[in-house]
Amino acid sequence: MRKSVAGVLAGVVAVFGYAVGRPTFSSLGLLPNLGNVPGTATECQVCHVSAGGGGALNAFGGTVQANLTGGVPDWSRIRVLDSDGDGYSNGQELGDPLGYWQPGQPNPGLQTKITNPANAMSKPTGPSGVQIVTTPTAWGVIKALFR
Ligand SMILES: [Ca+2]
Repeated sequence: MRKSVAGVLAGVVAVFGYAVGRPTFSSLGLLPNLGNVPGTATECQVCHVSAGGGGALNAFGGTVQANLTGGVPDWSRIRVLDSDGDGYSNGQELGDPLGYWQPGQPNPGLQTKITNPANAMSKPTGPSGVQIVTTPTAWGVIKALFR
């Protein structure tokens, strides 16, 4: 009987811990490329210091929290900011500098070109703008490279 009480208590603690660890809002799916950010063990760690989410926020997480609309991250405001101060906007780092991406759409940009918007040492490399071409102007950008 003692073991079953201990089992119930463990279950309650596990469920409670899970509930406490859950974000008050979930940015998953509301921001692009969270699963492709280098230097993060989980999507949660794009915003949080801890890989498990919850607790302290990093620079990008602070930007997200400061730019909620109705409790939902406002990508149109977040993308133009540079959370880590590396000279590249959050949109450039997460593959959507021009704000064409909408929640529910496939991730924009090239996954291999995504950089960490919370780490100033992680920034886009290569020919400027090539990685971010996701618009109808893509052909114009490509032609401009060969003029
Ligand atoms: Ca940046």
